Amino acid sequence: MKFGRMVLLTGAGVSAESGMGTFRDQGGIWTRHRLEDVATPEGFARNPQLVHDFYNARRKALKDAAPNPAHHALSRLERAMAAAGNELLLVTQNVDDLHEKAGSQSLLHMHGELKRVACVSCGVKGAWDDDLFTDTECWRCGTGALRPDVVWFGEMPYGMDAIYDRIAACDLFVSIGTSGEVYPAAGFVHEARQAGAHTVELNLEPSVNARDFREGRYGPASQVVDEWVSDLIGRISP
Ligand code: BV8
Repeated sequence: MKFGRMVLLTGAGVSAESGMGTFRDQGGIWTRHRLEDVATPEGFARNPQLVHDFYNARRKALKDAAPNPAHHALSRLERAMAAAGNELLLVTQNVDDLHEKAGSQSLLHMHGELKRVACVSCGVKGAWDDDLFTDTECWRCGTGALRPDVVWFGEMPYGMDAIYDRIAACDLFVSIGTSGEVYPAAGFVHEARQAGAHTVELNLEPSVNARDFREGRYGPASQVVDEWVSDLIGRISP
């Protein structure tokens, strides 16, 4: 099969071997923090500094995190697709910057980014590399109402129209390193099947919606993604 229009979806599993924690595995982030306290608007309203501490620690961990072979393979695939005049969109649920560090450019962070903040008062958004505190002033309106620019539960993910448009037109949809527990991302495979696309899951183990994929390869992303990309690059239609 030759593919000319790809949509890739990544989750925390693609960054696991770079030392970034996953959420629902043993010892995962949601086993150490109550999701309701640190990843909902209600939790932020209840205790904003607890939420800042949660994201400050993860933002700080980014400084030493490096892309692994899976991130580099996806960046290589993007370049090969572009060279053949084909389309690839990488949608990530991750808020780390490892896809960028590996060179991916056709990239959409549907759950936002650790290294961006937003002002609750004036709405301005921008890059942010330091810690946040409840009295950190907004650079535009001067209030202490900055929040991490990440999508919490109950909030609308970013880029949904663009994502659905690209999935509706794709001939290959690949889900990488995600448990398939969080919507709307977990539903993308159904949209892709309706579009007639070939669907592939690359994961450490079958996800909860593994049955929805026509093909599955299982094992650590740094091996499985690297091998799959190498196989695929030979089949990219010019
Ligand atoms: C919305 C914030 C609507 C940033 C995150 C009931 C049914 C359906 C939906 C819902 C429902 N009840 C509530 C909902 C909606 C809710 C939802 O889906 N809840 C779930 C829990 C049931 N979704 C939402 O609220 C979304 N918004 O629906 O809005 C709306 C409509 C109108 C108007 C307004 C709103 C928003 C969801 C986004 C929430 N934010 N993160 C942050 O702090 O990171 S979600 C969080 O989970 C992360 O972003 C993460 O990316 C995401 C998904 O998790 P995974 O990436 O899959 O990580 P996980 O640990 O689960 O799995 C890791 C996988 O990797 C595993 O499979 C593992 O095997 C594998 N792995 C591990 N190691 C490796 C590996 N694979 C390969 N190699 C390895 N080495």
